[in-house]
Amino acid sequence: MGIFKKLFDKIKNLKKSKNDSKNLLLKNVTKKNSEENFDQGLKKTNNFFVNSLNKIIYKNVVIDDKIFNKIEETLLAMDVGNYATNKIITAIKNEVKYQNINNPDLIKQIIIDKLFVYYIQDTIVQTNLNLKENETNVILFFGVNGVGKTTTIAKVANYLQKNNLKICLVAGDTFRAGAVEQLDLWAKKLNIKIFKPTKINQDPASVIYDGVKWASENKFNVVLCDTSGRLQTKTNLMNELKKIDNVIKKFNPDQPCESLLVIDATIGQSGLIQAKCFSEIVKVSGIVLTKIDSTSSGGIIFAIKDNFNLPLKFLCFGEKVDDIEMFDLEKFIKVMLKNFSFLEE
Ligand SMILES: Nc1nc2c(ncn2[C@@H]2O[C@H](COP(=O)(O)OP(=O)(O)O)[C@@H](O)[C@H]2O)c(=O)[nH]1
Ligand SMILES: [Mg+2]
Repeated sequence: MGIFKKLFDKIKNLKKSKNDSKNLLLKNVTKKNSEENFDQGLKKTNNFFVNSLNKIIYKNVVIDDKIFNKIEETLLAMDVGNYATNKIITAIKNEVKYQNINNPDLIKQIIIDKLFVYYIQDTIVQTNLNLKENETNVILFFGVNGVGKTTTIAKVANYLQKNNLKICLVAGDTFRAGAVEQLDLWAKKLNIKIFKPTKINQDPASVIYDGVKWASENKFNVVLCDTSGRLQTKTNLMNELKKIDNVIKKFNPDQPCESLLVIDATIGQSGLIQAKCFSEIVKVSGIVLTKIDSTSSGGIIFAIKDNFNLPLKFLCFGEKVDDIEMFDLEKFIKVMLKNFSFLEE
């Protein structure tokens, strides 16, 4: 059996075992074909990965430390992160020794296998949203300024609406000028109901509380709450987020069903610091990685997994409403393998 067939089988088994039947299962509904979205969105990461590995393999005819160092450099440049890179390199070295491989081309297959086996090891790859039937599910989005929270909310709202769920938005960013209008524009464009603050500079926690109450009274399935961008170093803003989380819990202790930290993929490893700081304030249930189209640092998914074992729920690939996909490891791998040539395949 080919090494890739084995890899995909491992992922499939994991998916089966983690399926939670109580949750609403979402269908892929983006206009573009999902593979195409992954393809376009991860083009830069794929190009970098393939070109770097091909260059290494082409230049090195024997397997030596130089090859391993170059592979390490490639993984680090893709933002896989120190810890994960070290472990993956050790696993590659061991496998090469175990299989007694002396053809550098075969190393490519081992790199890919070890990379993705590392990702799925004893951990959560389940990315479906934790939505319950017959309940007003609250999804809270937060993160630093400009990472793409508001745009992501529009994308997710559209996604859920197309899954035949009754959706509304709450404009909880009462701080930035124009933030409510930005969300309102999306709501109009997508024909989605929105709850807005009644006063200028209204306390965001009170807007969100009123919004969630309104959504529940009007039997919405899902309410998506926008919040202001906040630097993880600003204590008052982080306390405000805690307060928002608390008022939602006051309304229903089981909510928010998802607390999603939005991270901009282009900022590399500082996204990890953000994940750490936000996790200390609220229970982060998953990550949305945006702007992956603008970077070759797609390896950040490994670093996130490594440090926090938080599920990556959505990948965002651009500014349009359909530029979003639920994270799917199999599709991610397929794109990463594009343009590789393998001896065995
Ligand atoms: N290329 C790219 N741009 C994005 C993506 N998501 C958001 N943006 C852009 O990033 C900028 C900030 O987005 P916004 O949603 O206002 O961020 P917020 O401050 O976190 O709410 C806008 O110009 C968006 O169009 C993405 O996935 N890819
Ligand atoms: Mg915003």
